[in-house]
Amino acid sequence: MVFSTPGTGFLVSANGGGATPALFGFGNDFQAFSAQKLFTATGSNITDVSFFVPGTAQAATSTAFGLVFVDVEVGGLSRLEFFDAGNALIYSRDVLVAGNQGLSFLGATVSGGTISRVRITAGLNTIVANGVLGNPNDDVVVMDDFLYAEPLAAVPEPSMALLAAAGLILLVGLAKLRS
Ligand SMILES: [Ca+2]
Ligand SMILES: [Ca+2]
Repeated sequence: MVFSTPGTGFLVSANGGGATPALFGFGNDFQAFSAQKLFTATGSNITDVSFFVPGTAQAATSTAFGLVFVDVEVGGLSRLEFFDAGNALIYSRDVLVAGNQGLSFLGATVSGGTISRVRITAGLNTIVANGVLGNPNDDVVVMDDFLYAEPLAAVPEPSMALLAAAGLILLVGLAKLRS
């Protein structure tokens, strides 16, 4: 799995004992689903995920992908978009709101098709650097655990119509709110 972003790069949170603050310096907003690390693009709310045959540069496809979003407070801003090998959008879904410090899982599997790329939109705000938001107002959202089916070598797509049958299997919203 290879991550890319139109932003400036990525950050992984670390524990507070080092030079890098835990939770990107936003301890009142984020929590880790599986301690201790979180993941975010920097300078962008977009992360693109592409699949390759493990250990090679050969393009691959998967049949399932999902992740845990952290701190989704506004609906309609965070979503997953699934694309096939022809770069056609085969499925899109917004992430459920789970409130401040909440955890939201969104994932999907396809049957009769394959996933070549997933575009993750995490909130509307951006993290520029640890402790620094792109602006003070919009919803900032980061990511924790990624789950995906084993990538297999890409094969020529039979037809777009077949892939359009892709369907959502799993959609679970988890809300763990702290008072
Ligand atoms: Ca928050
Ligand atoms: Ca937020």
